Amino acid sequence: MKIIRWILGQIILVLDFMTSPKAVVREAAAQKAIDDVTATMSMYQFKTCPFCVKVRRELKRHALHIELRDAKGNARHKAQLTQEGGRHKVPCLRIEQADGAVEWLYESNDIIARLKTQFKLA
Ligand SMILES: N[C@@H](CCC(=O)N[C@@H](CS)C(=O)NCC(=O)O)C(=O)O
Repeated sequence: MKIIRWILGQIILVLDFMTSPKAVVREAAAQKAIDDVTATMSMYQFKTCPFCVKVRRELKRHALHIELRDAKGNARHKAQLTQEGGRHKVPCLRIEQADGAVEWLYESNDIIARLKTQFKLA
């Protein structure tokens, strides 16, 4: 079972690489304004999780530079996600608000919808 999961994971990574979307190019000021906001975000993920791949592709397509945190291989990130986020489930977007409050947003579709609304993406 483990080997089948590993093979499927590798297939997902190869297909993702071969069909990787092209990133949008913005004017420097517009990109910086977005980068300033995405610097307050991080995404907890597994490399071969298909739901994480789906979100990563959207990040790339829209040139959203969000730190990716490995919640499988990195014990600290795994513990943070479980203890502070509440569940060991990925993808999960950690959003730090201006007042220091932290939001943990689970569900790939909800993460994509939130980013599209927040950054007014097509
Ligand atoms: N409906 C969720 C599904 C996410 C999901 O099933 N993630 C799996 C990895 S692919 C997970 O976190 N499983 C918990 C675990 O492996 O500990 C979404 O779209 O984000």
